[in-house]
Amino acid sequence: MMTLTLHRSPLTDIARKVESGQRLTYEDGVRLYAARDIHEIGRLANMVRERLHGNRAYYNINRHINYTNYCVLRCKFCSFFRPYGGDSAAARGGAAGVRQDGTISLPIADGKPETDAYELPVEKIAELARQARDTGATEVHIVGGLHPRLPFEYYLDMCRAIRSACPEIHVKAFTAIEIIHFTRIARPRRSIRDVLELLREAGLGSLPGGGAEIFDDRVHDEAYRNKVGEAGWFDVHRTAHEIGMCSNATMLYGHVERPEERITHMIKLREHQDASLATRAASFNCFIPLSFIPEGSELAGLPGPTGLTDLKTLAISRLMLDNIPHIKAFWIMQSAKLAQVALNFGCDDLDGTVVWYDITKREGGEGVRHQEMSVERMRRLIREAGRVPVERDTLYRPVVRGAEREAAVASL
Ligand code: V47
Repeated sequence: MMTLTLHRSPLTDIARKVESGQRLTYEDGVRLYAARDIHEIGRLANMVRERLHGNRAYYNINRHINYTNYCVLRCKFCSFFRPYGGDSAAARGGAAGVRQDGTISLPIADGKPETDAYELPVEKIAELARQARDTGATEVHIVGGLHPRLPFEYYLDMCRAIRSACPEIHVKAFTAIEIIHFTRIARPRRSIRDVLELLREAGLGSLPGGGAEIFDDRVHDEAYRNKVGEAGWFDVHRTAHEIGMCSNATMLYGHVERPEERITHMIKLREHQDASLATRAASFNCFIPLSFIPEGSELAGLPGPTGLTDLKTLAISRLMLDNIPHIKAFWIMQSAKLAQVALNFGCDDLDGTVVWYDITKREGGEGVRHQEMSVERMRRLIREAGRVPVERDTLYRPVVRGAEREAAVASL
């Protein structure tokens, strides 16, 4: 008699849940990470992605602006921050040299070599936003280090200056960590709600998702001990959602965390999103898994995530976060090539043209801030992946362009 060995996929029960739209559990998420069948994980994530977005893949024309790399925190994963050593030339309005790319070089008074620390005056930021608008951008994405000296007024002035220079551009700015910093430096001290409302009055449109890292005390203590923890991060996003301000969420993976901790991170975001959708005026638009880039950080000895960990993480994010509409493969972090592949592994968004990016540098190597993706290349990547490119604004409304390339949001 012939015996038949059935090679039952260890993911069969999870596949059934995904096919019938059931929510995955913590155990399911951990099993997905442990599974070797990347094709099956990708197939399932793709199914969810196509259910939500069909064949569309989104991108936007934007510009990332980092206003300072001075930071009072010294997170081990970060190669961006520079310790604050002296007087702030830009805050004093003093004579600092403005480099071609808009950053300011600060000469050190006692003859030591120039530092690559910088801070941008508000006028420079408004000028960069105006340039971005003139090249078709619909969004500026602005974040920076926690500067020890700049007053809260600087951030309000920044938003006002952009609004007056180009009122049509959406200002997506300040991670939850910066917002908490502003509550502490404002005089008089302000609540999170007050800070968000004042910034919104000044022109802030929404919050990016940065600063979340991994919601876990062990990982927090090991890699970013001085940073506001998960309670503060969630307080900011809860308050933003309560006042009707949309936001994004991120996860920094591939350093000292374990797969189980990534799944817990996703489930905490999923629970927050359930509450926002049920009881608050706004919610998360997008989840962005950020692939750790070790170079130049205190954790440079770590290998960083492999391509398979990147793909798995993006796909598992799609599967676990059933209530967050968009999953972004940020091409700066995962590389343009892998982000393209990810469009068939659960992702529906690549972020944007970016132009200058200072927080991490991969394409172009260490020290190269100019990291730009042309619209033509973006559309080609998307088309070649078998998807239909859709330009979106920050809130994922399709952008329609006239002959002169001016942007209008399509009426929904
Ligand atoms: O908060 C810092 C991370 C974040 C490294 O909301 C690093 O649409 C990898 O949040 N390797 C900033 N990552 C970027 C960010 C973001 C990016 C794109 C879109 C959106 C959005 C948000 O980058 C930081 C931190 O978590 N980061 N250092 C590093 N070495």
